Amino acid sequence: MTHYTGLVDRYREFLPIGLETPAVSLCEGNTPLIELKHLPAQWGGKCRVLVKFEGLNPTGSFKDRGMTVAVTRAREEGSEAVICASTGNTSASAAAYAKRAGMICFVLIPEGNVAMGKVAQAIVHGATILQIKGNFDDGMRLVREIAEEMPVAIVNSINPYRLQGQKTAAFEVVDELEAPPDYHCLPVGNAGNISAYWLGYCEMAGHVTQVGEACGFSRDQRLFPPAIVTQSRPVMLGYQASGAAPFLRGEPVENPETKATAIRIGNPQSWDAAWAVQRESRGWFDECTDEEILAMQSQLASQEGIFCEPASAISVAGLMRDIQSGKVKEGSTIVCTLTGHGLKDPSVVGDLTLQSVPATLESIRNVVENKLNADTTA
Ligand code: AN7
Repeated sequence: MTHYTGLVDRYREFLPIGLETPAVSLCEGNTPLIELKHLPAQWGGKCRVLVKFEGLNPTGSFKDRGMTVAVTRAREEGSEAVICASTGNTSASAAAYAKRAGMICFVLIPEGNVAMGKVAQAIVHGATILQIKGNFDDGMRLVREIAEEMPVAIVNSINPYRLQGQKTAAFEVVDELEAPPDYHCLPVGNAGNISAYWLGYCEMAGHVTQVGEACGFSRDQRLFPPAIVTQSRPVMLGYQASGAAPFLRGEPVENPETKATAIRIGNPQSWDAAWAVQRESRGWFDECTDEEILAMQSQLASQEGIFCEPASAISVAGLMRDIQSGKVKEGSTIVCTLTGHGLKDPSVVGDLTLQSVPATLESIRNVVENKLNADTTA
């Protein structure tokens, strides 16, 4: 077995990175595809549902896939600093990869609406944090403006190298399933990730997609080893939080609100690309309420043993509804991307105070006995 050194090295021939360019990597990618064992049966229908657990990337989200390519490229170009606006995960990832590359990192985050774990990451990785009295969309506008004046490389997903890195997740899915799934479900904020997956699926199938042009590269027809060449492509399903659902409203949302702060975005940066994904894949967008999102996050944790963040759980919450309503066909194979780790935001679990018991065998025995009895009589 050879040492895995990250996705730039693994997929370099399919990425716009020079053959000699050293990768700025934390061994991201290569994440597991975990089959759900309990939930799908409860939804009726007979679908096979697998989750691509991107929370197991080095900084705990899918952003690392894009960041390794964007930062590798920024360093190759001689940039000394990177900048991003973020609902949290991009800032955590940018901070880590910038330091890995020996670069300066600036992050703009919306005051009061970023999960604590993500803020902690930006701090420990030594980013210069600008907490703004505004939302993500305000931050994004400011980042675009400052990058016009100052020598800072934007590492938001408007940087086309980000989507190039993120498309590798689709390569991994097809590689593992030996075929694309019938459907692929994702949370949608800026819609960069759903566009990147589609780009990846199209490249593997040898199809041209408008997303490729929207991303600034026309590398749509790459030659893959025969083992992973495929003709078909999945139907792409994108879900948004009801309070932050511009794709459902058909226009930007002025004051987006959701407890899934990662996708608290009203003015998606990949607007045209995402509609191209919807058209080309014959997919759809739908919305879920915060209650549906948090309920699914809890079910994934308590029944499947998988702890993802709220924004990630929306991919499964939306799928459940679409299976139950029959929109997703019986017997389908579906992949849902769980974009980030639940540990980023333990506050959503609610009350974290615990009761103590005396450190005696008797008190432990009592609890164990009661619990075992309750469970067998239930
Ligand atoms: C866990 O970090 O936009 O549709 O600034 O953190 O590609 O935007 C995060 C987005 C889904 C949405 N799930 O992905 C940021 C940021 C999680 C996320 C999304 C995000 P896109």
